[in-house]
Order: sequence, then structure tokens, then C-alpha cells
Amino acid sequence: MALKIHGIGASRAARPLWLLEELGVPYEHVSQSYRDGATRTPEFLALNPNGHVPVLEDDGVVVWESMAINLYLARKVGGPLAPANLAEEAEVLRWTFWAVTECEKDALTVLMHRVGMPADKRDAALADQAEKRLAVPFAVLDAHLATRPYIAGDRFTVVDVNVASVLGWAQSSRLLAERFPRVADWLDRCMKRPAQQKVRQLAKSGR
Ligand SMILES: N[C@@H](CCC(=O)N[C@@H](CS)C(=O)NCC(=O)O)C(=O)O
Repeated sequence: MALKIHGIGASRAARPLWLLEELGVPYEHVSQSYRDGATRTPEFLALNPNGHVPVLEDDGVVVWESMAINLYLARKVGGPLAPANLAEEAEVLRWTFWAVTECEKDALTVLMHRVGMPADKRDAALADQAEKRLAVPFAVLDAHLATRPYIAGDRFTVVDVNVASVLGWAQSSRLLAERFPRVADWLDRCMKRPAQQKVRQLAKSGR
């Protein structure tokens, strides 16, 4: 049975969809929304009792939590996107946890209050405050990228997908781009990858 991923492109399902495209493995995309009740059906709740997308099904194995799905996929498929040794695995794990614990909430606030919500619902002050807080972890990543082109070292890996998926939400921030040029450059390189562009097109199409 093929890998099956649930969730529209304009959701955190973009994270595993991006990785699956990078990995080049066949998969089935169930492009279900999370706004129309489809994630509250008994069938869906049996897959993910949290009622959230994304969910991965892999021959009887069910994984929810976008980052856990990506770590699972990297481990399953292997190759250059996966950590090659324990030291690289430590990089992948620590920066993935760092992205979700230190950055995700504020990056989402920047996204929603700079570009995501209708203009009359945006609150620039909330976005300003989130950017100010994000400057602290951004400085850490900017220093890290001074000595390597990608987060785990010389090549693009799953951790770049994971971290760029989160920090990409704050890409509209001029302040962060100006203060942290190495993060901005790395993010730009990640976001221009064909696999990411494909998922972005998918999201735009509503699937
Ligand atoms: N930490 C979870 C968050 C999942 C999540 O919140 N997904 C949203 C879409 S991006 C969702 O399904 N929301 C539906 C709801 O809250 O009812 C992950 O990374 O997978």
C-alpha cells in the first residue's frame, strides 16, 4: 500500500508534502480540509483523535504531528535527506524541536497579522511584538548558518524542510530579513526548491 497523507496543501500538511516531493517516493494525497468538519468524523478521529491534519498512513502505521511524520519519512526512505549518522541526527532533532518550541507560535502570528488574515482583521502591533520575540531565535540560527550552507551541514536535509516550513511563515517580515541576512538567504534557497514550489502551487489551487 502506498503512503497516504491527509491534509490540504494550505495547512501543516505542506510539511510532509514538501518532504515527500523532495524524497521522490510515490504517495497518495487525501486533500481534505480542516475547516469543513472532515476532521471531526469518527473515521478521521480514529486516525487522529486530535482532529488535526496532517496524518500519515503507511501500511497500518499511523503517524500524526507534522514534524514526527517528517522524521518518520526521513528514517523510512533514507538517502541524502536523512541524517547520515548520530551527530547529524542530533542536529535534525534539536533544530526541529527548536523550530516548534521557540519559533512556531510567533511565526504564525507574523503570517496571520501581516498577510494571512483579511486586512481589517490584522493587528500590526501583534506582528511587531512577535517579530521582536523571534529576533532572539533568529539570531541563533543566523550565527549557526555563518559556518554552513544548510542546518545540518553541507547538504539540504529533512531539518531544512522542517525549520523552513516554520520560519517561512515569517518570511514577510522585513525587519527579520534585514537583521538576519543569512537566515533570509537560506530561507530563500529552501523556498525556491522545485518541491516546495510544487506544494505552494497545490496550496494555491485549494488542494
Ligand atoms: N502540532 C500539529 C498541529 C496540527 C494542526 O493544528 N493542524 C491544523 C491545520 S494547520 C488543523 O488541523 N486544525 C484543525 C482544528 O484545529 O480543528 C502538527 O504540527 O501537526
